Amino acid sequence: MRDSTSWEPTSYRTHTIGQVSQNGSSMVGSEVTIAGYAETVRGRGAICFLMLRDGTGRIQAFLKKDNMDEGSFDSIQAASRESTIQVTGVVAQKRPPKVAEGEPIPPPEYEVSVSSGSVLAVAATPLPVGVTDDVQVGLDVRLDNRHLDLRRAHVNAMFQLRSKVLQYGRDHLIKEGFQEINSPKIIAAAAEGGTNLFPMKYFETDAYLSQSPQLYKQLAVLGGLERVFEIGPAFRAEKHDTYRHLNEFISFDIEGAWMDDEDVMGVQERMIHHIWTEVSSNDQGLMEVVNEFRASQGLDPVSVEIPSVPFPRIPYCDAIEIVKEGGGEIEWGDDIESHHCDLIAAKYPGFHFLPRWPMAMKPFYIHHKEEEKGSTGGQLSRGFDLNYGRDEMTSGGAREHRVDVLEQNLRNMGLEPKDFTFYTDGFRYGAPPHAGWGLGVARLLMVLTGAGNVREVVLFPRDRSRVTP
Ligand code: AMO
Repeated sequence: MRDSTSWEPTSYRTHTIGQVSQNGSSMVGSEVTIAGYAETVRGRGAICFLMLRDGTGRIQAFLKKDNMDEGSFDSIQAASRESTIQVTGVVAQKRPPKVAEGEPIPPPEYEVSVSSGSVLAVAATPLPVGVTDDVQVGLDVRLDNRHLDLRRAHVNAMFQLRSKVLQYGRDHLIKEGFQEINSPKIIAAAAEGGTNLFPMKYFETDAYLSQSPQLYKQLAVLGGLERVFEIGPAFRAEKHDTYRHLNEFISFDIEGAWMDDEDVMGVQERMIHHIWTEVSSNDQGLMEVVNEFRASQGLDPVSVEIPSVPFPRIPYCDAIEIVKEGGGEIEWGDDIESHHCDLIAAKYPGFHFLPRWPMAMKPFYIHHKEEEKGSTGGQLSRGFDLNYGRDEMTSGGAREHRVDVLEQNLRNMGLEPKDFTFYTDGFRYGAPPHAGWGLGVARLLMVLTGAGNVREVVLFPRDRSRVTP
């Protein structure tokens, strides 16, 4: 449950339920108005026990017909689970449960002795997804009913963790001098290759949904913003159907002037180290909620192990050798696929960088040094990935800042420099060498929370078969 210590009253409540249940001892005798979902409604006749939950806690409300308006009492007593209810009453200490001699006395609990109340919205029955009961439903049903799924404690905890990860990441980058930008999502040219674009009609012309802020974050840096970051949507028309691909995902990007690939790998590992450190000291309660659910499913708990920095760096050429030694079939110039990554992860199970990929496998904007060649003589690049286990978290690299080389790279990759003048013009008037990366937020959350599917940590995922809700 969220810490609501500093939340102000609203038109619907004087206090959050968390404020009342956590500060009960100092609030006994005070009148409060609280509002929440009816978790259970028990009691017959003239007495009713209502367990009320909001996003910050749960508390029992005690209703007596004699103490309040009869109609309100009856409607609350008849309310279905998850109906929203507002009550006003006085905070009281609950009668302590009887304990056998020698047993520890439990800490005092508080309740609200209700004098008035009303049902704000009645919940239909049956609920398509159980909120507090442990009824197994498939991911599709849950996603169809995400509004209810989110009320489940561990799902709610996952999204609180997601928000924390973004907050800590943002805090860290700001501390390192990065400033937040927002680049356009309606664009005219592909940053990551033309095959996986979603086309759209933009008045009389054709446009696309952005695959990555790549070209714009570079233009921002070329323009003198020096160090920038963006957390925003990226759209890929890929026909994947996997646990880690979506057609819309949140990309966490940085770009920095006067930096190379090694410099931005440093930014990345420091940021991840900071995120894990902060979660470890502030958010263990959320991890416990996730672990309670995992235990109920027979899954091992996840713990927040702060990774040591620097992360290992396994250059592409070495990675190929590790795969071969592990019995995998791969040649220099091949992509390192997930089953290859399993072989690398056997040696490097945590976060590890894979720097210096062949230039032919990297996008046109990646920098290379002519003298850096692989074992077979192929051109190496300054592009890297960050993996965790078998999964890629991040791609990044030093960028090509020499405009003639950039245009040649475009041609080499079958692209037309004239389609990219809005971008290449940015390099014509003095371009600082620069570098950056793009991190898949949901993939990082999978690592932190142990989720087996990115859809678990994406509010309303978009995949090939889902555009609603
Ligand atoms: P890339 O295409 O590798 O690089 O994307 C960066 C990171 O975004 C995540 N990601 C995805 N997550 C979910 N579903 C998808 N379909 C998906 N595609 C990618 C991955 C990936 O590592 N412009 C470069 C970054 C840069 O060089 O700065 C880029 O977009 O975690």
